[in-house]
Amino acid sequence: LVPWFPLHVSELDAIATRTLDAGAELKSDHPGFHDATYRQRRQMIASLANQHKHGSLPPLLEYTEEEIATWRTVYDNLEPMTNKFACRQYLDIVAEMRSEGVVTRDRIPQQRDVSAFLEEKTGFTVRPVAGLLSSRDFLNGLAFRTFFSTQYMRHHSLPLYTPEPDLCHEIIGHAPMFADPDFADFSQAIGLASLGASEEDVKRLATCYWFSVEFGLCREEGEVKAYGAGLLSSFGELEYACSPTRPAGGKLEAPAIEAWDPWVAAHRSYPITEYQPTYFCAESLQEAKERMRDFCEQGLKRPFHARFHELSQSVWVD
Ligand code: H2B
Ligand code: FE
Repeated sequence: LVPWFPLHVSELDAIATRTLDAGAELKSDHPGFHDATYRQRRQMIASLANQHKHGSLPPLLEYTEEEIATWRTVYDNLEPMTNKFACRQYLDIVAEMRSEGVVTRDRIPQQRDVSAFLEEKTGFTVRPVAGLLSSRDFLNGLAFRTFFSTQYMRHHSLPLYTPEPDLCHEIIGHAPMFADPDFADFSQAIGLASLGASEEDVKRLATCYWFSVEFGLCREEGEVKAYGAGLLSSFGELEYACSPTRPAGGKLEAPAIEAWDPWVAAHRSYPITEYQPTYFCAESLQEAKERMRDFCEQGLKRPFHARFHELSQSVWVD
C-alpha cells in the first residue's frame, strides 16, 4: 500500500533517470525546437546526466561561447534585480560564492563546484538530472539533502525566458538558498514527508514547494524580499512580486501577499505560465521552516515518520 521509496542516498540512482520527457524532448513551442545543433547538445547533456551514479562528481561540461554569452546576459539582467529584491541570506551566500570563484560572470559555474560549496555549508549536494522528474521523485531527493539539477543552457534566442528549469534557474535561482541552514532543513522536511506519501499528500507537498521554494517571499525589516527560485531567476516577476510600486509601464495589478501558511498554501491552485496572482510571505526563514515542519507532522495522512540519519545518509522509519 505504501509506494516504494529510497532508504539510502545511493538509491536515488533508481529515480534520477525517470524523467518525464526523456529529458531532452522539446515541445513544438520550445525556443530551440527548430535548432538541430541545440537539440543535439541537449541530447548529449541528457545522456551524461543519465549515466551519472551516486558517489561520482557531476560531469564537467565545456560550455560554448554561445552558451557563455547567454549566461552573461542572464547574469547581468538578474544581478541588479536580486540586489534590490533578494533576501539577505541569498545575497550573503551569493557574495561568498563569488568571492570563492564558484559563481562567476564570465564562466558558467560547474555543477560539481556548486555542489561542493553547498556540501560544506549544509550537507546539501547537487546531482545531475536530464529533465523534469515527477513531483514524488524530485521531492524524494530532498529527503537526502540532494537537489536534482539540470546542466543545460536555455536557448540563446530568448535569453530571459525558459519554459523549463535550466542551469541559470538552478544556479542563480535555487543553489544559493541551499547553503542556508533553515532553508536546507525546510527543503528536507518536504522531502522526508514525501517518502512513501499518498498521491494526494505528494500533491499537497508539491504545492507547498511551489509557493515557497519557487515563489516564496519573506519579510525583512518591514520589506518584502524573495527567497523563491522562480522569482530569483525571473527578472520581471521578481520586481512584480517585491516592488511596493508597480514596475513602470506595467498594466499588471499588484499581486496579493498572504502570510505563509502551509495549511492554506497546500490547497491553492496556481498558474504556471503567468505571474502568480498570490504570494505567501513568511516572517523569517526560520518561521517558514517551523510551519512547514508542523504541517508535515500534523497535516498529512502518512502512518509513519521518516527521519534522516546523516552519517549513514539513510532514512529511518518509525
Ligand atoms: N524536476 C526537475 N528536474 N527539476 C525541478 O525543479 C522539478 C522537477 N520540480 N520535478 C518539481 C517537479 C516541482 O515542480 C514540484 C515538486 O512538483
Ligand atoms: Fe525550480
